[in-house]
Amino acid sequence: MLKEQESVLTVLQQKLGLNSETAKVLVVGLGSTGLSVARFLKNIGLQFAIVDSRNKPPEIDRMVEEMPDVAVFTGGFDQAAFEVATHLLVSPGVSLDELSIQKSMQAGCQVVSDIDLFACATDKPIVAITGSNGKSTVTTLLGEMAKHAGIDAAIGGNLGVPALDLLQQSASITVLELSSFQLERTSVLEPVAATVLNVSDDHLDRHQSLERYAAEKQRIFNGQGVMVLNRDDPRVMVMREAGRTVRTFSVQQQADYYWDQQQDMLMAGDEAVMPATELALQGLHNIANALAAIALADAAGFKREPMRQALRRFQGLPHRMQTVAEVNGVQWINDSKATNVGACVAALNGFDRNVVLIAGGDAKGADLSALTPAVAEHCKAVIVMGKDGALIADSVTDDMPRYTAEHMNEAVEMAHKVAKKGDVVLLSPACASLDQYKNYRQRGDKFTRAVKQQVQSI
Ligand code: UMA
Ligand code: ADP
Repeated sequence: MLKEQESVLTVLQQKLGLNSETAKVLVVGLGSTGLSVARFLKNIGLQFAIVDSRNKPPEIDRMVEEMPDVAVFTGGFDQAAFEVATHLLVSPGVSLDELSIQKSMQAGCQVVSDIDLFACATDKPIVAITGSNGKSTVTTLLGEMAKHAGIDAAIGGNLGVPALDLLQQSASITVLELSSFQLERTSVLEPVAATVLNVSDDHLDRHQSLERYAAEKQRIFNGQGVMVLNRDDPRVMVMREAGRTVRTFSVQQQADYYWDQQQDMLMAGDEAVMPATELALQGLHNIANALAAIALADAAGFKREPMRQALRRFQGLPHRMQTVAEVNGVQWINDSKATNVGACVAALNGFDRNVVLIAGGDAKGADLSALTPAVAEHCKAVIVMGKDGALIADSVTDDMPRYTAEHMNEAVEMAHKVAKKGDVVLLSPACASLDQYKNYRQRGDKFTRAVKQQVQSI
């Protein structure tokens, strides 16, 4: 997929002012993004150095092994390195509000992202997906649809493989999951089709307000590609731009792609695509995800039958509404990827059984009040844990039984005592995991292990 080196250098110069003779790029962050950027810059022949505030960044060993001659400054943001840079390539985990970055920007240094570099390096179409929830599900679905259609698609971005590492696959189309952090610093991406699936409170510790967070997400619609918009989300619908091709999707009303509830049919205009009951994914939010995926796949020119095959087979990713045990009539569900309030509310609204909810962690500055009605309607008890567990406990109605657990084993033991035949125990934290765990996967794995131990002892 990589264009000829010369033409990539020309585009980098034209679009990002990256002149191969004069540009000095400072890569900020040596995680998976930083390493992928270093590989790309080395390959293309641009001068660069790396800084990371950590003493031992995650990819330092691989960096030293693959590129021993590149300068890497660790254990802080080396001011001298910032002062000589013409461009900053800032990893998504690093805030642009960092003092060194702000100073450099004020001195005229340009901030670019790995996604910008990717956009300059490919001449193949890009489909881009963002939203507070459902990004990974829709991105993976698109990948499955492409597979069934025999199209070689590269899938990655915020999910899985960093964008620049996808170039090695020489695929004919790329499907990118993009976070608000990535979009915030991206200016030259022009996807052939893009979506903002939904916008609800998330990452407000970084973006300060919901308005700013939504504005960062809106940047995915740069260019003239097809805009796929969620008709049920007013924060998304206001992103509609005059003169653009817009396709809407909805589970509540008629739209270009919608769920006909009476017929239980997924519709594309007048065309009945497939009954919703045939979807392997469960829950109303996944009907919305399926419709968004069909709309994007149509915009990318995929055929209908392979789309149906993918939708019938794809059962979802781990840690998203995953049943891990069903014992004595109690269903135990791992939804550890519910790292914000919107995902937890979507999970709760999918149940007509009593739920014992395990929630808490780092709420990232979110307004938790949206949990109150959903918990009141669906839960019989709430078990809270982690940094903002007390805030979750405060957000539920006074009559809701609530317990505090120090760790996952204790939370599962408590849930086991409270849950009765016919109930669901749901880990859907509404919070990030980083206060207690390495990531949401580790949190989900701990839950699954604790549940298996608990049910074995019955
Ligand atoms: N960090 C420092 N000092 C530094 C650089 C980073 O302390 O100098 C910290 C950051 O604050 C952050 C962590 O290191 O806590 C990782 O940051 P990073 O930018 O180095 O992360 P990468 O390893 O490059 O991974 C990033 C995405 N991570 C984040 O946005 C935090 C990955 O998404 C993504 O898969 C990867 O790029 C490839 O594109 C992860 C994620 O959690 C899955 N994303 C968030 C989400 O989905 O909610 C946005
Ligand atoms: P993301 O990549 O945006 O985090 P995922 O597909 O990984 O999205 O799902 C994350 C969480 O959000 C899971 O708990 C999942 O059940 C929930 N979820 C998925 N799609 C939606 C949606 N359309 N609306 C609300 N919640 C959703």
